[in-house]
Amino acid sequence: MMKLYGHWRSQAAMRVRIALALKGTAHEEVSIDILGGGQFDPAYLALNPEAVVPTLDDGAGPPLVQSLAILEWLEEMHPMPPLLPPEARGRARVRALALICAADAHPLVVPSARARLAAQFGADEAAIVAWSMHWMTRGLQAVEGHLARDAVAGGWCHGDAPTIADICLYSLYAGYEQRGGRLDGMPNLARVVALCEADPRFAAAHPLRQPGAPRPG
Ligand SMILES: N[C@@H](CCC(=O)N[C@@H](CS)C(=O)NCC(=O)O)C(=O)O
Repeated sequence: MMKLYGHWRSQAAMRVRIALALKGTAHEEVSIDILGGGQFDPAYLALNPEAVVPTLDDGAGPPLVQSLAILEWLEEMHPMPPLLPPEARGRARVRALALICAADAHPLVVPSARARLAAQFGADEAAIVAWSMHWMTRGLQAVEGHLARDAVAGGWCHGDAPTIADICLYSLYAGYEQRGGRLDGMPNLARVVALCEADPRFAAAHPLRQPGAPRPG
């Protein structure tokens, strides 16, 4: 069975978790303590020299890394149900929305970036949270702008079925929501997020539903 190395709070691991569920591919998850330095353990570095999660090991070759590369690999290995639209312009649009979330916003809020703010600039926790909220809000507002601009039928980001764009949007939203972010003034995102939350394959991948996550109350 495939092994997904992740962490309950990781947006990037969440993306792979959702894609595996959408593709109906069984896996077991191994938690790497990225908040306590577990990503630097030599045994994990041998799997992922970048010291980040996710890593997906299917036992058939070198472990797979980088969530978007893993999503594209899954799409090629298991084409049904498709996570990309059939036409080239649609695929470009879906990949662009995904990149706004996963390549532009998310890297600015990962643990190593936050730790650097404290170490190099003396930022305290409140400043680091404000920094993270700034970049996540900016990413979400950009996606909202695209969804408002483009007349695409269907309730998801691109049509009437989930794509890689919805996966990346929901993972960025999960980080934003955990720090108290709300979707006021972003009605298109609110619609997509409601669809994600009503879909058990998305909902089960939510950070707060993973082992090790803090329990409410
Ligand atoms: N672009 C990478 C990002 C990977 C990444 O930064 N993962 C974070 C968790 S979401 C991590 O493991 N960070 C460890 C650290 O910052 O030290 C991907 O999409 O897979």
